[in-house]
Order: sequence, then structure tokens, then C-alpha cells
Amino acid sequence: MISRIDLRGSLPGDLRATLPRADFDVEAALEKVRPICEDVRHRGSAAVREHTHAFDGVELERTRVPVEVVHEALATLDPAVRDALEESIRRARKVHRDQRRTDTTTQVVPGGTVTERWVPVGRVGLYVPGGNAVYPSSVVMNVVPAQEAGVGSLAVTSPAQKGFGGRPHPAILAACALLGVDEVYAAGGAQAIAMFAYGTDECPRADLVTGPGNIYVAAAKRLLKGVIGIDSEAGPTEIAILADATADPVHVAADLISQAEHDVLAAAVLVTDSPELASAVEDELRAQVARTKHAERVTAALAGRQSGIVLVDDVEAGLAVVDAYAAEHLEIQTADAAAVAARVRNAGAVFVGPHAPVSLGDYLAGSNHVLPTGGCACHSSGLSVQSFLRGIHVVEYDEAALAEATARVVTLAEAEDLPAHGAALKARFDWEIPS
Ligand code: HSO
Ligand code: ZN
Repeated sequence: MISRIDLRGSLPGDLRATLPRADFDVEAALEKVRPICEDVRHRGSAAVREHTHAFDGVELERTRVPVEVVHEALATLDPAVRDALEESIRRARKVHRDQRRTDTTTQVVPGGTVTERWVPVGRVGLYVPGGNAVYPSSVVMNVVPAQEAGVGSLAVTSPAQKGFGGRPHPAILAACALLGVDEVYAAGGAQAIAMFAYGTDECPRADLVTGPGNIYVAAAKRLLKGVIGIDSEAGPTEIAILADATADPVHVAADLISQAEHDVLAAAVLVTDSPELASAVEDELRAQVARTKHAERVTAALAGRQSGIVLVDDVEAGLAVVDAYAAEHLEIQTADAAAVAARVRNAGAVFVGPHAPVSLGDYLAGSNHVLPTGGCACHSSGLSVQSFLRGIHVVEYDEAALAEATARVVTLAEAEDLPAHGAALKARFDWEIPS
């Protein structure tokens, strides 16, 4: 059901290459999405609708979902789901509000300051995936940080669903309404990213697009990066668990299955120094998978080359392994979990101890669940208020401070053979370098 990788003895030099990872070849999808993006660029919403027809089997009159339909979806939302979503929004707001940044002014020299001013992105397009499941929780995780950053114009897009009159799933629309977002489009895949990047007759262009999607969404983001800002490419979900003999195999297996449930390409990786735990988790996986609703998908994900149980000598070696892997989600289920977690360098989010499963973070911890995948956690962070801000340096020098800087600017400009740079300062002092 799940393979074992035995790294006891000594860790291989190229640890990252030894660890399992999904085949998610964005490069190969580029050629498929290129003509779609070009078509949307030239023909606007007519092209978005045609590609929606081709891929989602839905014929739309308009890509934009009427505002009344968004509001109606909230009126018919199951009250228990509404309550849970509201609490999810409250907790996410608390965390993301604390991420807001204040402008800082640094006095560099007397009379010379640099202020870093944080300015929200003007307009953002938020992508909410369709596919195997419906993700109103991802609406929350995209919209809340954008709103807390102060983004003025927010649009959500999600694939058209055959069963719902060609609209995104009502739970997605209801989540939008709860968050006060009423600009919603029924579009998915590469055509949705192109819609935001180029703008169409129905949807004004956006400055930035965020949110996870399938391989075509990732490919379109790679292709159009520059035309539009992107958060990250986001591949299949990953969970890594670093556990020792103190971990409960029932919990470990349940948590691995929870993320394997997303996709046949989802990755579930257990790193442990306890062969007894490894065996107990294998037994538990067999028992729990038999009872789980999406057993086929979960089995495929666990059996895939991207998943595995990695045996190591000790927690120290385990830390080296999980750092090399740089998982989207990392659980620490060891003795003294907080101390071990504090030493982790690479992970999208870390879940500490027995009472912080990834599923809590997916919905209700207050943390964000749009996180770097595919090893990108070694250089990128998950979605946050920061993702929607730009820091603008504002430079203010008075005459004396400029005079004091002139000789060195002229020297550096001449060293780079760019004398006109120096001349721009000298011109202010009648071409005399102030002493
Ligand atoms: N685990 C997913 C997010 C999600 N789970 C949404 C359930 N709904 C990626 O972090
Ligand atoms: Zn999840």
C-alpha cells in the first residue's frame, strides 16, 4: 500500500533526490495552455466561454455570475456549514490582521530618510479550484488575506459546474457572499488565468492572481507570470509527518489519509526512527483506508511514487530529511514536539504535537492553507497579507544631505562608466562637487 525507504545508516548526499515526489510536469503542459491563453487575449470572454464548453461541458451566456445568484446561494446554505465558515473566517481574520505591516521610516543621515510604504495591490483575481472536491474553505484562505491587506478590487473565479446551471458550486458562491465578494466568474483552467491576466470584455484585468489549481492552472501561471503577478504555481497537496515511538499510529495514519484524499497525486510521507511505529501505521492505513469514503483515490495516492515511509536512525536525521523534503504541511509528532518544530527550516506550515492535525489547519486553525508545494517551501511562504502588498521605498533628502552624498555617487558612477549619473547630482551644485 505504501512503500518504505530505508535511510538508516547514513543519509545520502543528495537527500532531496532520494525522497519521493509527484510527477507534476508543468513544463509539459505549457504547450497545451499557450494557444488557450492567446485565444483569450485576442477574443476575450467569447474564448473563455468556448474553452469552458470544451473542457467543462458547460455552455454559458456570460462568464460573470449574476450578483443575485451569489446572494441566493448564501440564503440556501446549510446553517451548520454557514456557522463553520463564519468561525473559519473569524479565526483567519484574527491571524491575518496581525500580519498587517506598518510603514517604517529610517533616518539614513541627517536630512536623508527612506520610508518603506506598504501599498496593497490594486486588483486581485482569486482562483478557487473545482475538480475532485468543492473548496469554500479556499475562498476564505484567498479572500481574507487580500481583504486584510486592503486590496480594493477582488474577483473570484471557479470552474463552471455542469450540475449547477453552469455556475460554480453554490457553497463557493455562498462563501463569496459571506465574505462580501460579489464579483464571481464561472471559469476554470488556463482560460481563467488568462482572463485575469489580459482582461476581457466582462472581466477587467487584474494585477495579481492567487490560489491553487490543477496542472493547467499552474502552467498558465508560469506562462503569464510577468503579464500578471502570481503567488506560486501550487502542485498536489503534501503531508509529511516526523514521528517517533511516542506517536499514536491511529492518528498518524488518519492524518496521512486526510491529505491523500485530495488527489491521486497527493503525497503522504512518514519519516520515523521507529520501525515499530512504521509497521503499526502500515496496519492502520490498511484498516482505515478500507473504511474511508474515497478509498480508491487514497489508495492510489498512498501507493504512488510520491508517498512513502522513510526510516531514519533518529529524530536528528529525521529533521534533515524533512528539511530536504520541504513539505507543504509538516506534522511533528515526537516527544518534545515544540522543541523539534522550532528547529524546522523548510515547510509551508508546521503542525506541532498530537492536537494539531493538518485538517485543523485546512479549515479552522486560523492559519492559511494555500501553501508552497513541490519543495518550494525552501524559498517561498504560504499566502498571507504580505502576498498582497508591495513595499515602495520613498526617498527624501534635503540639499545638505545630497551635497554630502555627491562625491561618492560621482565616484561610483564613474567606476561603472556611467558619468551622466554623477552629472545629475553635480548639476544641482553648479557642477562643483561639494566638499
Ligand atoms: N489541504 C489543502 C486545503 C484544503 N483541504 C481545502 C480541504 N479543503 C491544501 O492545503
Ligand atoms: Zn486538505
